[in-house]
Amino acid sequence: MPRGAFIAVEGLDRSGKTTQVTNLETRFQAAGIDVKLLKFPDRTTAIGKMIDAYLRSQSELDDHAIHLLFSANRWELATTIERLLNEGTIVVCDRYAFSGVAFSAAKGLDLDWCRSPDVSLPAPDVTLFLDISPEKARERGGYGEERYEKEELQRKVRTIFSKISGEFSAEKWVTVDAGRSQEDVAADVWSFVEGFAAGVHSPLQRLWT
Ligand code: 2DT
Repeated sequence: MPRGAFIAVEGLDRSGKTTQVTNLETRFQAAGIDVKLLKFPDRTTAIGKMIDAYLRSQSELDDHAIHLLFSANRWELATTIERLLNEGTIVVCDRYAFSGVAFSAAKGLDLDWCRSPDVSLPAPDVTLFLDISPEKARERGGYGEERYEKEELQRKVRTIFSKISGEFSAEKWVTVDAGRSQEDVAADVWSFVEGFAAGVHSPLQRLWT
């Protein structure tokens, strides 16, 4: 039996990421396929609650410390992800380790240091990056109130995502122009992932290897 596919969706603020991820879940379900939607950070765990307080500026943490918490939050779910995939369930992640690297490196941490705590986490079979220019994002009503929702940081994050994308093949990393209508973006997103509905025959890979 093939395993389920591991699909990560990354994106900038205001890229419509959450809408697209939910839409993907609905489409797989409608096709009769088992799918599990995960979101990082998962703010419900003990570590997730610390991350949530930090993002809401209710606590202060050293940049390295919060980076490690984001990574630990993924490790908390790593065995669950593997189990689901082995059971044939498609796992769709709203943000994953690439957000971890992009945001921390945008704050000034060393890119290679940022990767290290995520080494050997399950690697997505494909990552869809929903790209939007800061100008378009601003047209959509500006940013929210959380710590990272600032235009200058978002610009830096976008540059680092673009650097990361250069390390992957075109099948593993797909950049989607998310500055278009929800429907157009959804059609593109589906065209890139529908082939995964039948499952994956190759073994699960590990991050940054
Ligand atoms: P949401 O707005 O999607 O809840 O994200 N972030 C996320 C990091 O800095 N490191 C990480 O590893 C992850 C997964 C991106 C909350 C913010 O947390 C940032 C935005």
